[in-house]
Amino acid sequence: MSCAFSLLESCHLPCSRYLSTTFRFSRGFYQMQRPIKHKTLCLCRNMQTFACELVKASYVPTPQTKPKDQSLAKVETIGAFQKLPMVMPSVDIFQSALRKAKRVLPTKGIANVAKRERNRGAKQLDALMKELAVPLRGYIENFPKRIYLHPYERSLIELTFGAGNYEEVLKKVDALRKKVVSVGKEHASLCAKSLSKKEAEERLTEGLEKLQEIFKCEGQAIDDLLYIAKTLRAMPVVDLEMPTLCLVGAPNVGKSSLVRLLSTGKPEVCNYPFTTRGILMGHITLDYQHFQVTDTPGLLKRCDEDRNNLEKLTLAVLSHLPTAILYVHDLSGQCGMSPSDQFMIYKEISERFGNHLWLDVISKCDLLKESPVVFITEDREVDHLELANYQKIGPEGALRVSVKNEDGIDKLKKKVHELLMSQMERIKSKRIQDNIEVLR
Ligand SMILES: Nc1nc2c(ncn2[C@@H]2O[C@H](COP(=O)(O)OP(=O)(O)OP(=O)(O)O)[C@@H](O)[C@H]2O)c(=O)[nH]1
Ligand SMILES: [Mg+2]
Repeated sequence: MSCAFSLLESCHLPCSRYLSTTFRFSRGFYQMQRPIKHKTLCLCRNMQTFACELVKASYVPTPQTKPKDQSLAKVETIGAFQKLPMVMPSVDIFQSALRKAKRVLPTKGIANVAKRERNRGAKQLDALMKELAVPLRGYIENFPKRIYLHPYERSLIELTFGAGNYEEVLKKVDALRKKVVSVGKEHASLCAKSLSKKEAEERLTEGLEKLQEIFKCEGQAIDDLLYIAKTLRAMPVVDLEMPTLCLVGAPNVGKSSLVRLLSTGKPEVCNYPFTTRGILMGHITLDYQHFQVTDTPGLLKRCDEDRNNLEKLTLAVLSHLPTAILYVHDLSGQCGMSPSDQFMIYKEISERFGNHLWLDVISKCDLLKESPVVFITEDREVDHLELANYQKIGPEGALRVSVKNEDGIDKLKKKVHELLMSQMERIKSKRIQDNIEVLR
């Protein structure tokens, strides 16, 4: 099954599609709360309904046992997003809590009407306070702290919601919980001191209204947390034990077309850059063995500070996941980026991530046969030998393929299989190495 998520980010490209679907991080987290028409995010919304278990038919999460000293917890696995608690909309939390609180009866055997009424009022306010505070405490305890997450998941949080916004939302939820507890206690105590039935009733109404007002004003933090949970839960899960192939290259060079051909993944293919706006997983089964394939957003020729969040996401995958790389080059000119610019990006990436298993592919070779494109801006008298060779034949040993007429595809599949088998060996030897270290 393939599953995509979209980064809500602005790309500075003159494409009308971006104008309708992009969101600027710089304008803050709340910008994301606008209605989002992106279909992958609609999927995220739906997923919350069935992707998570209900704990005893309640949204109140059960506290999970955590290591006492969390600093000792070793972060090695991915999958924390799938364990996030179910978050209930703030309105529903309040309505459900209020219903339960109103069912609370006064202690039996109090004959005096005023005493019975103040007992009922205090108990109902206390119950409402607890019904509101308990789920919030559950969220605070069960949403993982970013430092205990795998670095890849940490990057996803930062790139999706903006630096610090995840923590900020959790902090607001905790502040709301504290306020509910203190206001609830205060009003319960006032109610318990009432001198008459009428006063007790008034104090009860006052307390209920006050708690409702607090929830109305500050409940947005819970709804933001709900949005975070849905978005994170819908992100594709990467199995670190399974060999993975990651397709990398400039925008529009044909990465997604190759993912569709090689795997079960069905990313969108269009003739404009940044069609792929998130990480998309596909699977390959070869000789009864399963492998993962990730499609990534394209990389532009620029320094890291200027990169958009889509490019940063690709770099996060390469930095934190032990994937093999299938680097795609388009020398035909159809992608819109000159071979020399692609060469610069390629050099940078291969220097940075040269420790990954690697395969170079020249895409769209059907176009190369017909009409090699010469870029006007391209320096024809290139004295840089490596670049000159790259412009003509691409990197040494690169495979030439065409998705259109399937030229070179069988050979590519064979090479991909070999690459993934080598990666499997790497994973196994790393596992053995880790076990030896544990035994020492
Ligand atoms: N002629 C020809 N066109 C191709 C081939 N492979 C891909 N294309 C076209 O190239 C364009 C871009 O393909 P994609 O697969 O979306 O490229 P991408 O690298 O995933 O693009 P981004 O996601 O935007 O970075 C589409 O119009 C494809 O139809 C090929 O082998 N031959
Ligand atoms: Mg793509």
